[in-house]
This record gives sequence, structure tokens and C-alpha cells, in this order.
Amino acid sequence: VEAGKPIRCKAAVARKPGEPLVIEEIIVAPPSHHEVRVRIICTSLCQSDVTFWKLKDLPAIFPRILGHEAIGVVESVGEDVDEVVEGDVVIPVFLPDCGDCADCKSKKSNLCSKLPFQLSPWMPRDKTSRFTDLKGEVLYHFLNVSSFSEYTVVDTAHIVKIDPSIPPSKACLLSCGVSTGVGAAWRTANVEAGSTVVIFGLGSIGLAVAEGARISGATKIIGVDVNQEKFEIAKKFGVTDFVNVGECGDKPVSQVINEMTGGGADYCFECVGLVSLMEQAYACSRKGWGKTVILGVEKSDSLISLRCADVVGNGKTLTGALFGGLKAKSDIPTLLKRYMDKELELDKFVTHEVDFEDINKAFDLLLEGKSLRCVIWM
Ligand code: CXF
Ligand code: ZN
Repeated sequence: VEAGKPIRCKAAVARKPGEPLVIEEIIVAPPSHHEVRVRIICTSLCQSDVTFWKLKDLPAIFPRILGHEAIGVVESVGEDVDEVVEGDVVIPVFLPDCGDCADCKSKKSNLCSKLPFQLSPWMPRDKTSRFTDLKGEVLYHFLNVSSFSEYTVVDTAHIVKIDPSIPPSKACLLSCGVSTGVGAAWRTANVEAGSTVVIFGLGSIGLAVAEGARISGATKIIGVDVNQEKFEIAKKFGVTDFVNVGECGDKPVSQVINEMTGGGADYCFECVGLVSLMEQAYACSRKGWGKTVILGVEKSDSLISLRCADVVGNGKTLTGALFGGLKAKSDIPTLLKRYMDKELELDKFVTHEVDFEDINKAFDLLLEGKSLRCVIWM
């Protein structure tokens, strides 16, 4: 391995939608301006990897290197990079934080306007790829990270330098899913002590919202799901009450929650990605101050319906967030410190660990609903 030269290494390539990833040798170009080449230490699987791996809709974006929840070491840096040097430990993040634009400078936003987030298969600045296979075919990037490779190239707006003493299998969780849930409670909603919180969907994101609500001092955390088995797991994440949507009879779930909470919850979080649940969440947030946060990813042109009479004069807020409203460069180090100080619990999210060669097992476990986070070691 030599700075400035292409690297030959192993990657797990998504060649066709829904088919097992293929471990093969690829070529990773050196980093260009404002880019760093990173040796991945470990990566974990997020539901979004599975979503884009399955996607058959045209234009199909294959062959592609998926993976976006990771931690690694800077192998080399491109021109105009002064933020990190070779050997620094970094967490890549799908959402940019350029530090220069009006949004990055404001503490009210985490949506960079210099390199606006888009679902692009290229590097964010010059819209080209750093990956080719041994036949010379271009391999597409994913979410600005592409961590299912021993080496990847990431823009400096998408990396956060961290304290290297943090266990990598825990630190990598803050790269996407766990940060998104914890951040939604902590930053987007700003849950305060004594609050009542409702979480729709008890997958990793919902459980991370519970963890964020727990460390914020919420006293009642109501978990909503269709799968009774989720409730046992959720207890370990501080969820205090459960509503099984399948057991609400004729009542809409919002009515059940309104009755349980005496008029609605302080904070509601939608973590599934279903319009009907977004509407239900809004319907059981408390009049006057209730706040509903949408984290679930629905089809992008789906519409949410609200009756005007139910909106005017109710004082409720409905909002959404990417990455839990976190500003990657400043908030990830804060969350890592809270983990090291034993306030934030991360260990309970790691249910499985596999070697890189067995990456397809991580997909199976998530598809079967058996894992929360499966860490993949390079
Ligand atoms: C998601 C956020 C919503 C768009 C797709 C990617 N991020 C990470 O999993
Ligand atoms: Zn993700």
C-alpha cells in the first residue's frame, strides 16, 4: 500500500439486486481533492443497505459497493486536506457536514447546503467513482461511504475524527442507525426529563430512540409494534409500556395511546416508514405541545393526510430528520464521550459479529429479523 497509488484489495460487491454479495478483488483509486482513503476496521449492516441491495427499479445501480455504517483508519489524504492525517481513526457518515455553509454554521440545521445530501452513486464533488473491478468496469458508490470494502474513499465532509481508544465495534454504530435514533430524541425532539414518549416500530432505530429518550430522562416510553417478541427485547432498552397494534380491536392505535396517556404523548416517533403510522403518531401527540418526529423512510412521493380542522389550533408540531438532526462532526464525539462515561449504552445493540467473508450472513440475520446490529470485521 502506497499513498498516491491505486490499491488492490477485497470488497463485497453487490452485482445484482437481491443476490448474495460477491467478495472479489477491486482497485481503489487514490483520494482526490478534499478526499481521504480509509482502511475499514469494521462495518455494520443498516436496513438502508438491504433496501438498496433489493432495489430492482430502474435505473438499477449495480455493480455497487454498499455499506455506510463503519469505522476506519486514514491510509492517505488527497490535496487540500488538513483536517486529518494518515493514521487518524475516523467514522464515515452518509450525511455531509462541510462546516462552511449557512446550514453547517447554524446550530439549527444539519442539512449541508454546499454538498446537499442526495442518493448519488458517485463521489459528492466530482461525480465520479474511485472503484473499478479487475476488468476495468466502474463500481458505484453508496451513500458517500461504501464501507463493504477493505479500502474506500470518502469526502472530508463525510468523516469525523474520533478518539482512537473507543472500541471500534461500538464506535461504528454511531455512523448511522444508532445515532439517528438517539439523535432524534436528543436533538430533533429535545426530550426532557419526565416526558412521555411513544415509539412506532421497535427495530434498531426505534430502540435507539428509546435509548435517547432514556438518557434524556423520559419516564414513560411506550413501544408500538405488531410483533409481540419485540417487547421482550425492548424492555432492555428502557421501553416501559407496550401496545400491540394487532390487539387494539376496532380502535385506532392513536386512540389507545390517547387513553393510556390522558390526552396524548409529549413526543411521538415514527420509525417504520408507513404513512398510516405517521398519521397515527400525529393523532396521539398531545395538543398544545406534542411533537411528532418522522424517521421512517416511505416511498418518496407518498402523501400524508391531515384534516385541516385537526391541525388549526392544536399547537402540535410534525417534523422529520435525517441522521436524527445530528451535526456529524460535533455531535458524534459528544455521543462517544457519553458512551465512555457510561451514560449512553451501545453494547446491547450488537447482537452478532461475523468475519468479512461471511458478510452475506449479516444480510440473512437482518432479513430474518434476528439481529439488531451485526458487526462485520474486515
Ligand atoms: C438513509 C436516510 C434516508 C435516505 C436513505 C438513507 N440513511 C441511512 O441509512
Ligand atoms: Zn443507515
